[in-house]
Amino acid sequence: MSESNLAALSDGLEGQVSGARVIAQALKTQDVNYMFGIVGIPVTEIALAAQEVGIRYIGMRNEQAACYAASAVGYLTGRPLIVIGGSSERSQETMGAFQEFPQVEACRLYSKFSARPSSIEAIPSIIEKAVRSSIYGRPGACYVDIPADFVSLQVNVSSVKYVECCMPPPISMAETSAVRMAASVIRNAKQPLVIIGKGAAYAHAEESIRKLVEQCKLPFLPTPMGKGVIRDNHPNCVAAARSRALQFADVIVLLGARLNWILHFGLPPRYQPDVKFIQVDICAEELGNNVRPAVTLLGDVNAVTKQLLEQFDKTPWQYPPESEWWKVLREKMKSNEALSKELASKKSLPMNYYTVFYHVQEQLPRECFVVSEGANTMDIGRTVLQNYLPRHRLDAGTFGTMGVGLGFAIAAAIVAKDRNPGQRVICVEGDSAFGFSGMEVETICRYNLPIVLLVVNNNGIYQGFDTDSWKEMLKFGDATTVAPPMCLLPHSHYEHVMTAFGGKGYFVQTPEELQKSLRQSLADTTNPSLINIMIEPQGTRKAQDFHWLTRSNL
Ligand SMILES: Cc1ncc(C[n+]2csc(CCOP(=O)(O)OP(=O)(O)O)c2C)c(N)n1
Ligand SMILES: [Mg+2]
Repeated sequence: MSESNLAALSDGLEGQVSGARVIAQALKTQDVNYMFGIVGIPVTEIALAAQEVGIRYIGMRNEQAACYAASAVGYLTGRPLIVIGGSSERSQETMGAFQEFPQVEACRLYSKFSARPSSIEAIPSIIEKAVRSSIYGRPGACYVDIPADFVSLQVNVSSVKYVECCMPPPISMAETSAVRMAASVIRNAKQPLVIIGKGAAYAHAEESIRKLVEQCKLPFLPTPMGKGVIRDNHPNCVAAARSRALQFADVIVLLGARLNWILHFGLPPRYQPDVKFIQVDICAEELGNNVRPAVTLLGDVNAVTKQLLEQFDKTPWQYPPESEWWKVLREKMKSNEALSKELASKKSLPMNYYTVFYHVQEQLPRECFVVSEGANTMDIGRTVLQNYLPRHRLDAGTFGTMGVGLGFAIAAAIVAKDRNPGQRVICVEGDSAFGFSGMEVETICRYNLPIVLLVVNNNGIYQGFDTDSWKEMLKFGDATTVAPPMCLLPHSHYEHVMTAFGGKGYFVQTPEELQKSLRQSLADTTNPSLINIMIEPQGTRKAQDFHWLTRSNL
């Protein structure tokens, strides 16, 4: 430890406190319990001060992965991402200081609040505002800029006033008349559907939504991050007939789900042109995006669902379980499930996606976090891997950013360690996706997080070449002139990345090898493992009703 670090720790002169310590104490006062950064300079003093006040510090291999991890902790704990960025010293501003950049202005575009405290004494109130802004309304990241000279600068202890922890977000409820109208639209629906989004998961609305769905006997489907709010194997879940449900529903209740590309913007031909949307959202600006909703319910998803339940308690109603709509949905689910099962039962080698995921699903502990990223790996995995608990699936979501997986898995493992020791984290990665943050395997090993990493390896993005084709191709010229831009080096041994740092590595090519390695990895509660699963390099997704479901989203 350098002398300057020691000085920051001991706070130098008696009665004085360093900027680093003020930052740490202010965060702790706002109930921030996890800090992610990198290992090494220049955050050392702040990280040490954070550890001193009882904040866990997790040093990652780069800031990007640290941000992904912190945002996942935010989703799991309700304390969204606060980014603390170091900037150049105040006295050198505009002079071309090392790494000088207009950070506060740059971050304004990407965050709900972006500010630089004007003095050490101003830090606590800026941090309180950042935390409060991040959790009030629609949650989102906030940025606090810290000039380099603030970190070790000392001020009188008595001059710093810590601001009390901000209050939990106020709960907002929808207008009563709108709630009544929504209930009436639902009662008159011929082909209703409930869509559960990430907003419902974030609002902890699982109990009230389950009651609504069960009491009114409504079919529902989750968005990718809404999975698990109600368990995937619930009899009312029609996820296996997703396209059919969206296409023919006449009334759709959106619970914290946006009509963005994931829901095909709510437009025909994926929906009926006259479908009635009942939009429940915490964000007023979201209401009316892309469609004109029949009813808008502005408020906390949990509170608003309870308001709807009150209506159905007053005048009980249920959607007839023997309706034609239920029959259509059930039949479609059956045929889709049969198709996936058929693909999964194929004995040919290399394995296909479905075979891999069916074997994973068989051994997946019910109470585990499932993290996933990739293209086909994530999309097909989502349909086969079941979630039974809310906020237990973390995937690349709306942005589809590759590289989030390992950070998300680390976040889930750290939170699980504190909240529910023994709970497992399974991280399902495409081989390309894994490459984006692969060095975080070292972080996993350093903190001894028993994450089970699966790399679904098709030698590329959507598809790749087998070893022979790759060699054959190289006869035609240098790789830079002939290699397809979707292909990665075939037959890569990603499991060695794990063994390099002391974890367990498996290279599997058959269902039996996969089953065995999964059993061993899941039985091992102390060591992380990586199972490198070789699959068909040209394997694709089963045919979809709409061709653009398989169209590239690259
Ligand atoms: C940061 C970032 N860069 C690039 C992309 C484009 N992209 C989408 S999916 C994907 C990788 C998919 O390949 P893989 O993870 O191997 O999954 P597969 O479909 O092969 O199973 C890429 C690079 C992205 N989404 N995010
Ligand atoms: Mg791939």
